[in-house]
Amino acid sequence: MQGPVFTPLASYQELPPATMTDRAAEFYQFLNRRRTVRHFADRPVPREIIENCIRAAGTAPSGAHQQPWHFVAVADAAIKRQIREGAEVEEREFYEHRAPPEWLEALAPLGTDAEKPFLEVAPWLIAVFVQRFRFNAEGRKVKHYYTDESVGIATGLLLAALHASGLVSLTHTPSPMGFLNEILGRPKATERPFMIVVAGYPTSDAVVPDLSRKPLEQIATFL
Ligand code: IYR
Repeated sequence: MQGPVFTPLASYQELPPATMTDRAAEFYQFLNRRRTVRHFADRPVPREIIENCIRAAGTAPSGAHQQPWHFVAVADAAIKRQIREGAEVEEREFYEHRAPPEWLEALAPLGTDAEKPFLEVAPWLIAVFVQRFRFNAEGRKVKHYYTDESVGIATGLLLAALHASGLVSLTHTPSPMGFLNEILGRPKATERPFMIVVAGYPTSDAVVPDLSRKPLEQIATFL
């Protein structure tokens, strides 16, 4: 068992209070401009941008610092086509049979259906996997902790990084997603697909649902 090794907190930068106030307000306004987009242009996006967005995602805190995530960034047209085909099989089943009326009702304002052309059109699909376990150097299967929480935070940071890079994104969760392990060659014994993050430029005529966000009073309680 390895004991703790500590190092000074060299990266922290304290800000003047007025700057803190401005930064918090500006960061909120910046993130509030992010919209989930379903209309992607086929314009390419340099791999270096996606690499740094994934690095940003990998800065997320995680249970016992086990970093239980793996990102597969797909630009290859043939692999994207396979992912679209796999997703649409599940999505047709979902929309035609599996989804209870209540769920379809909740989705109605989004105008979604089983057709997922963006999975082929967008320049990048980032498949996010949760590593529930890993095999250690001795070949023993080791459990990871709080994996969904950790990967959820990492995915949130990924979305923020894509937004900061000037791209739009879509979180896509065909269910079940086991086909992603097969297409992308990820081990089923240790990894479960979490979601697909679609990233790229919006089309010039992209539209989004006319939604509003809950105000602070509805999402927070201060005591
Ligand atoms: N996975 C389906 C359905 C879907 C479910 C939720 I909850 C959404 O917010 C959006 C879609 C699809 O991608 O169409």
